[in-house]
Amino acid sequence: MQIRATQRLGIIGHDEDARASSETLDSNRNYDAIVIGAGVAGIYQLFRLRELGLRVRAIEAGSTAGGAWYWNRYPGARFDSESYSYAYSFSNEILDEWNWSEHFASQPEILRYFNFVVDRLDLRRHIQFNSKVTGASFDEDSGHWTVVVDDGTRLTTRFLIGAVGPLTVPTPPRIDGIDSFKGEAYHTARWPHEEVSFDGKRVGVIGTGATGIQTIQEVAKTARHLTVFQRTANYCLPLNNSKIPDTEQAALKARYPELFDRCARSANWFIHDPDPRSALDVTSEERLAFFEQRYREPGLGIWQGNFYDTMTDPAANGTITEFVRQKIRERVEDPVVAEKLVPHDHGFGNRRVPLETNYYEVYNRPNVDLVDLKTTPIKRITPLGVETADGLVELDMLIYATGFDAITGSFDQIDIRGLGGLSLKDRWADGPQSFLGLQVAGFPNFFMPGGPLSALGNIPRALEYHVNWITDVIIYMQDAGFGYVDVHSDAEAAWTEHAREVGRVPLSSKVSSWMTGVNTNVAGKEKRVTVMYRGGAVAYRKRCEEVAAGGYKELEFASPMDWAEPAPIRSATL
Ligand code: NA7
Repeated sequence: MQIRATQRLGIIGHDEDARASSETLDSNRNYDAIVIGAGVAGIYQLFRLRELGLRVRAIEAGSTAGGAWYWNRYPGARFDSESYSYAYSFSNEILDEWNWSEHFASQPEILRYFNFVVDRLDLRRHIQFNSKVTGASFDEDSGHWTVVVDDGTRLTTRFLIGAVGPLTVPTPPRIDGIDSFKGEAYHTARWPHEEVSFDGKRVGVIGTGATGIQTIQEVAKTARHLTVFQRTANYCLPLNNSKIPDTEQAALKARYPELFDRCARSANWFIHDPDPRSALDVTSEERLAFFEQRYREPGLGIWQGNFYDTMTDPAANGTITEFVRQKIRERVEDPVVAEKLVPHDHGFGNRRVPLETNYYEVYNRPNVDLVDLKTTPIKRITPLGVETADGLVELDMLIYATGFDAITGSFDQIDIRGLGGLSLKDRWADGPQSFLGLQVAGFPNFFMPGGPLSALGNIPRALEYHVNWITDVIIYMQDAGFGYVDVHSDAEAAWTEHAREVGRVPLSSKVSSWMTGVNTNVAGKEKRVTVMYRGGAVAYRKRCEEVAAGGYKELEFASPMDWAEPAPIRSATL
């Protein structure tokens, strides 16, 4: 992707005009661009737009930057992607200056990283913290968005960027009596900033997705007693994390270009890429040796870097499924408990694979019980604990690791209205529609890095690409003097149809999870729909680049824009 020669991507030497035009947060209510969210995408998008000389502001609900890594501060929270493959790639200065201490960094370090980037890029003064955008409406007369913040402030902006994150809105379970519980209760995505002690306490954890698995392995260490309430067993694999010694930092940094290049060429932006062989074309000895090797390696290689057909062909998938089932049985001493932990309702990798450190060994501890909700469902939550079909489990603390209203949920929270007052939530009532996951027809000058039907995977790699693409469109408009961009509805329909078609190929499309748009705790999200692009990052980028090289024919540009004059404050109609 081309970066405009006059725009500095380096940190040192900001564009002086950009500095001069930036306003203090409390005096300026008219912006060229408002970015909703100062997480992974929002930080970078803010930087790119500020460097274009635009008057920018980010509105962030947290009290500091970091997005998902600000909110998800539960014990055990850490990367499943290699730290250096998750970090921003756009600045050599940041790459040089930041040292990751572990191959898979923990949440406190990750949060420090994102705030280091914000300060290093001098972005903090453009971010309004502790503030939520509640609504945004496009005014067809002025060609501007009016953005409403939860303190009642109204701002206007030419461009609106919904950098709201795919996993932002936590969903507590819909269980009777949930509010009656008298002990401590936390959702993992709203974990307190103060230390939470499990010492001497009877703790219950509901949920065994990637978050629950990380939480459980930590809580088990100090809780008097831990009860895990598992509805669906997952295939969990060793993270195989380790420290990065100081002596290896330089060598690692020298490999950054190669590692980022590897991510760019891989199917899902990871450093792992599928093996070109079929699982069925090798001998059973070769297959087993390959699986063993992947099992011992760090990270998601056994999922993302397996035989190419393990995620699409049921027979190939069956081979790795049986391998992982056997591993679970080997690690759990009690065969009855082991069998509860072995998934039987889906194949390996058809849901998000959690990575763990001694997770299965937790169930060998005397202070840990597993409740299989498939055979022993929860009836209700009472003031004293969780009542299941087998009776009351008394608890001092209840932890909900019950996930998110994923992908579209963070957009649904905001009353976003485009042409003719059309609501984005209504527009997506039967499943999201978009162009490249980045724009929606009828919502001019609105962009969504990481939006529905974009290619995700190793999310920051994807987001960096999305932000670059969006920024290029804005540069194109700046150069041509356009102030309005919408996407042609036929281009949106074609992309949506294509995404739905390729979305039917992976075996995961037949399984309910947040990756197929299902959340049993959110009304209206019971049905599987295509929510992300599953045709692979390489194909995705090819299409994005074709659109740019073709002069953005799929987009409709209009309205000359005076880039120098601020937009007038308009009385909002929300
Ligand atoms: P997930 O992967 O959506 O997991 C949520 C877990 O909570 C999962 O085990 C659910 O069971 C369980 N759950 C949800 N609602 C209930 C109710 N009502 N009763 C019992 N159990 C329930 O969320 P995570 O936070 O773990 O991970 C999300 C992503 O964040 C992850 O993939 C990473 O990319 C980062 P279910 O499987 O639905 O039967």
